[in-house]
Amino acid sequence: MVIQRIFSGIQPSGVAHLGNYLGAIRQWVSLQDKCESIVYSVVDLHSLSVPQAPLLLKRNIRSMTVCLLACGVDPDKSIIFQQSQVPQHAQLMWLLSCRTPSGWLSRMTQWKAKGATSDRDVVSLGLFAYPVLMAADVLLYKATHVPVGEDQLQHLELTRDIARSFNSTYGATFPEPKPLLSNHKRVMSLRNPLQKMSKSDNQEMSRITLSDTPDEIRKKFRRAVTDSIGNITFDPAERPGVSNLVTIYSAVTEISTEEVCLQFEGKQSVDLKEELAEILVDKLGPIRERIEQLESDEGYVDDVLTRGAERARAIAEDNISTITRLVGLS
Ligand code: AQP
Repeated sequence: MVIQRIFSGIQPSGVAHLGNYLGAIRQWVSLQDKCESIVYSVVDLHSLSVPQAPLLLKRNIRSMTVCLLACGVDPDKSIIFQQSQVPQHAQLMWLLSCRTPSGWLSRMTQWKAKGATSDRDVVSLGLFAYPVLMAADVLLYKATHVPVGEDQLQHLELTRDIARSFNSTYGATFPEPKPLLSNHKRVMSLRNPLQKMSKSDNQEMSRITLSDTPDEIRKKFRRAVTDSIGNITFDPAERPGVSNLVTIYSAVTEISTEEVCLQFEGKQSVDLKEELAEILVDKLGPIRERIEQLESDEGYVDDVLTRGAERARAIAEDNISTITRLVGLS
């Protein structure tokens, strides 16, 4: 498989958590050895699709950048930048929006689950239209591959549809980007295992963040919701809490869920929680230390973002000038 260019983004809607790490960031790091042109963005414009407090958003943009660097995203191998610092994302989104039938967007399952059922006088146009911004993010860099979780596959399919439609009108302009699926399942909330672990969940105990201390990690696993059945099995429909812990164990140790259950035969969920907490204390310890170092080095993080935006802008300006010429604006 030839991977020419990768694009992916993460929203600065809070501190990165274990789900972000296992479902995305870990793969971002390993992809750096497989592709020479990688563009990773802290997608602040996406996070504005739901209300954000300005000062907190500003802080979260920095802290998400710090988390990525601490996990091993390397600014010498990848372009790391803040989305809004490259205005061509919003420009291309408008151009693509004008060609995207609204019916395509209303069929998105995430819209149907989150937006379509909400009060239309409250829910924003941005929340409805953000898959077009996602398409613009990817197509602006002519990315050939996009690392995505299963939940984003439909949006990538929409990106491909938008690219195909543009190419059929104006000639071959965009590659149709392919997904690079992370092989790990969704990590669910530790308080409600029917919901995914999320940065914006207002219950701190629902997620393990990458900056949690060892005591916080132990406490959160101790309080993780399971059930009263005494053994360890993997059955997400009937036993979502225990199965979520098995999923996390499997993802962190890179053994199958069946092997995890065998390893814990005859043991209780309290044993699984304790062992999992210790594994994560060891795994996340070096990341937390690196976060602390980077947080005290503001100049370095600023330099990474400035240099990343310059490099991203150079590609974006070049591509947008072709696109505006094709559509007749210049
Ligand atoms: N719980 C999860 N399990 C596995 N992967 C996850 N991702 C997010 N949550 C989980 C993956 O992380 C990447 C970046 O996600 P994002 O921040 O851009 O958006 P999100 O999916 O909306 O993440 P959150 O944490 O739930 O944020 P909020 O609360 O703001 O909505 C994606 O690849 C995603 O699949």
